[in-house]
Amino acid sequence: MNGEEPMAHAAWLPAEAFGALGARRVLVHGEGLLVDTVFDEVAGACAGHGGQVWRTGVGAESGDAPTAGAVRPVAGGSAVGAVDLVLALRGPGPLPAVVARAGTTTGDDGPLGDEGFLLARADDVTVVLADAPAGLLYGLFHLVRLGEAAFDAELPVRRHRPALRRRMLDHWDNVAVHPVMGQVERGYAGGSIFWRDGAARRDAPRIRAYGRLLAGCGVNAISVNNVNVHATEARLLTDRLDEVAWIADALRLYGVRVHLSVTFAAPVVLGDLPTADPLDEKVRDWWATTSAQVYARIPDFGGYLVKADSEGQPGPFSYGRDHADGANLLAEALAPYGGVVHWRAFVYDHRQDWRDRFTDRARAAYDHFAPLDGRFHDNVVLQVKFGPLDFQVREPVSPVIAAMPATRLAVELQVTQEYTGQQRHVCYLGPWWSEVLGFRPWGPGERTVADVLADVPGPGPARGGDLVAVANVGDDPYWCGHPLAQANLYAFGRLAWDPRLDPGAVLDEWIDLTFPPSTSGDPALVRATLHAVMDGSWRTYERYTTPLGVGFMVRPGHHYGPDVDGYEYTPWGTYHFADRDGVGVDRSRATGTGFTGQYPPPWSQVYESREHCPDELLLFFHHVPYSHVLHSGSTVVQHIYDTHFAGVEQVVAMRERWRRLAGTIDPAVYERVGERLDEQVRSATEWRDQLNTYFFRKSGVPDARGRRIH
Ligand code: GCW
Repeated sequence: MNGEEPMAHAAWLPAEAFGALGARRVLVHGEGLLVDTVFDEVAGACAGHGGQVWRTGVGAESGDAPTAGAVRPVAGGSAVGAVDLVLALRGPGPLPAVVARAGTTTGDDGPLGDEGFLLARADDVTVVLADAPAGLLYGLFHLVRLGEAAFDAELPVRRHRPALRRRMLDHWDNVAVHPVMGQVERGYAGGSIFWRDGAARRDAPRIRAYGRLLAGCGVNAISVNNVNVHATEARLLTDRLDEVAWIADALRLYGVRVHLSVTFAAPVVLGDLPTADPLDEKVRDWWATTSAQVYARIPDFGGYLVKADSEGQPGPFSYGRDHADGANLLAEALAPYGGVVHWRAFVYDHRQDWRDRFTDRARAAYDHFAPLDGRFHDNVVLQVKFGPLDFQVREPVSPVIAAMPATRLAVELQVTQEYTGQQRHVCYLGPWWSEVLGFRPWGPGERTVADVLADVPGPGPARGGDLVAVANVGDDPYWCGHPLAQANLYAFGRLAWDPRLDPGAVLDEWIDLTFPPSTSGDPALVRATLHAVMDGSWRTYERYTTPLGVGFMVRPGHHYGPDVDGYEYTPWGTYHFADRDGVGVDRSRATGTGFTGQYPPPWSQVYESREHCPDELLLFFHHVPYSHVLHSGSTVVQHIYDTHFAGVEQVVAMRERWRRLAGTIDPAVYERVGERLDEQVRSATEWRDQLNTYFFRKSGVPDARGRRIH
């Protein structure tokens, strides 16, 4: 760190996690920036844990290169000693003999791709083989996750390739502190790691450590500024481009490409043009020239992220154009360089009349975008929030995902816990994301959301999509405010790499890396406790907050804590319609907003019917009487009481469990989590009491179990 900054927590890459690898005799073969990174990582690990490392395949002569530190020098060109591990990049020159001896090339059945790797073991040597440098880097971190198991004689040969080609984090970081939203919009982990008070921080060790953590979980792209692009941030595209280039230089070492949020009005606000009309020649020229300058400075620049015609951001509607016109304008400017536009589908009317029960914010993304399917250029990625509303603790999956077969899609998740406890509450979101990614929009036996992203069929070649999430990282020493919120960042990367991973197994990986058994007094207790506290925490959060998919009920503005009617009479389109008889939003075709009609069968029928609609989404789709009986056998109002009492009891139990860890883990982490659990108990109690009281007063129905309601 640069002196003034506290040392950041090692998160899932502490030195101890490199123990197995660092104690071995390792050969790194190949050249390129990322191979250098791999070599540096291995050399660092070997220096700390007593191993040795050699490097071959560098330069024309491909001679064995001696290395420094704890590394055993070998005479130039002379044989590398016996090794336990080889990380080799396939290139023009010969592979080290040991790779052939390990027999891995025989297990080879085709290219490994830009990021894939083959892991094999034979003749007592573990081999990681890649076709591209990034593959070697991901192979290295895979070895770290495996630990000693990577050297098991029985290690099976396996090819690893990411399911999704782009695994991206969007930072909602402002360069200048925003008067309402602060340095990081919806940030719960201190300031920004990139920007402070209008300036670039250029904190090289921190950004390098960040890139390393991202590569360590599989993330390969980030955008560095908020999608709400204010005046200062707009300039990152032009006269402040150097600041973006600096970040790109730092993150390139770990295979992370940098993208930028831009304002659609850039030609006006930066270019002095009278218009930003996407069909205007001068506007096109401006974007072409500007993009050329970006690539001259950052050759591997990822592309633009755009929030247009949404919550006050400018967009093509101002010029009578549609969103395909808008997105294609930028796509054309980026195409010569291989860049992409992430164009957000979060377009809705935020000046709605609450008296009007038929305008439905949930419908908006589909209504705007589904008719445009087929019109977007190939390097446009339509970025869709996973649910139709806004990152709630429970929503149906967005119908847009099934509606755009000819469009490249990105699904957007929210790692930052805006609506899930703001990193004061433990809420492990892996299970929720896994449910979303595994949802089958066309019903049982058909493709999942993850399948759609992995290979969108349509006219032309298979397209492939992205998984994107809003980042939860700041300059907090624990990166995420809540030390356990690190698991959400880790799980996001891992699920983007392989959406079929079991979120419980991902949590195990995270626990083993973050709390290495060698550093804890009682590893089994640590693991059991973390599982007890985290496994069910998302469902627990759901229990004590908004019931049955109804959503919101948060305090307006900052969105923390309960306020049942906080948004009820506002223009934001997020209502629950509770009255003395019932609660919920009628989104049926028969009597409501018709939103259920945006789904293909079977969901269009399942959601339409009160009887078949899953309990957890009932109030998202239907307005029902409090006496309505759920599949669970409970009435709606009794369900609300029961889940709220149970939710708080579970949080109290989580805190009890956590206290048993006293003395077994880093005391600072223990304290930080403990403080946050105290707040979680307080906040959950407030949620319980407000929700129960509200529904008791509205309905007049007492709790069947006679518990205290205020
Ligand atoms: O969830 C809402 C947030 C806004 C955010 C917006 C969006 C960046 O409350 O803070 O703006 O979504 O996704 O654009």
